[in-house]
Amino acid sequence: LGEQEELHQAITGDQLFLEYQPQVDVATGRITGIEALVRWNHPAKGRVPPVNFIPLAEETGLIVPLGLWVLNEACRQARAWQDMGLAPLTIAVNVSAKQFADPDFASHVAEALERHRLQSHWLELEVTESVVMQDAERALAMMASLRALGVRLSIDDFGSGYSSLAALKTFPFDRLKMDRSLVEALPGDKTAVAIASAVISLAQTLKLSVLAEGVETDAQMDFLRQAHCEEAQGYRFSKPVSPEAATLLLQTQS
Ligand code: G
Ligand code: G
Ligand code: MN
Ligand code: NA
Repeated sequence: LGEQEELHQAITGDQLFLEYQPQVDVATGRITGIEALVRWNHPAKGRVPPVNFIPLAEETGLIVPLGLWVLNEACRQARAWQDMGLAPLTIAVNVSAKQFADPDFASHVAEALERHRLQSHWLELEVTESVVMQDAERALAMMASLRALGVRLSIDDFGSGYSSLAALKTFPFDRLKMDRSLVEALPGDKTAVAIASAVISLAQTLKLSVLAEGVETDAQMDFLRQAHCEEAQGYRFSKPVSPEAATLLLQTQS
């Protein structure tokens, strides 16, 4: 089978699954959200990392059915956690450019929320700047439809090579996810401290909530707390884990 055919089988068959990485409140340490990350369990090759199939999915358009599967599975899991009596939390799903450009995307989101009886404010969609900048007018219209539904929108990987300030000026995001490249050198590196501090203040001024990605150390957490960064995500708390392990993390803090 060609790679594309294999990926198609993965989506229609039952080879994809999600892992989850918690997002925590910097001040209290409580889990406030969780990001869903897709994985492929290939029948012969075993685990294929997303960097090895997301680009192919994007090139071939298979990202549309793949993304729809992710969206529904994440909403199903969020509903299952609520039914278990766990404190409700935001579920974050990554969305790529071709999905965002699909005129049916907002109705797919509405259908997933309805099917799983999930209130829209518990769903957050993460997009990178490149997703909205490709066709700004169309992206603005899509964001308006999604906001009308009540879902949250975050700008992902902010401060990475692919993002600048322009997207913040034009697009109505709710939240900024500061890229882990800006977090890595904290708090020892003076330039990193200056940039991270500026990004956090910028988010506050624009009334966006701000989350630091790739947080690995206590020293980074101390810095983020002092800088009034609201949330954090990274190996310091948990790597992305199976649904079962995520359930345990959530039960432990309930
Ligand atoms: O955990 P990690 O190696 O899984 O993620 C690698 C990359 O794959 C990240 O950039 C992440 O945004 C992307 N990714 C993970 N899951 C999804 C998904 O469901 N949809 C899209 N479009 N990208 C995803
Ligand atoms: O691009 P996006 O931010 O959606 O994808 C998250 C990626 O970052 C995943 O590959 C995930 O496994 C990885 N990741 C999450 N937390 C950490 C961390 O603390 N350190 C490092 N190095 N990578 C992380
Ligand atoms: Mn993300
Ligand atoms: Na990111």
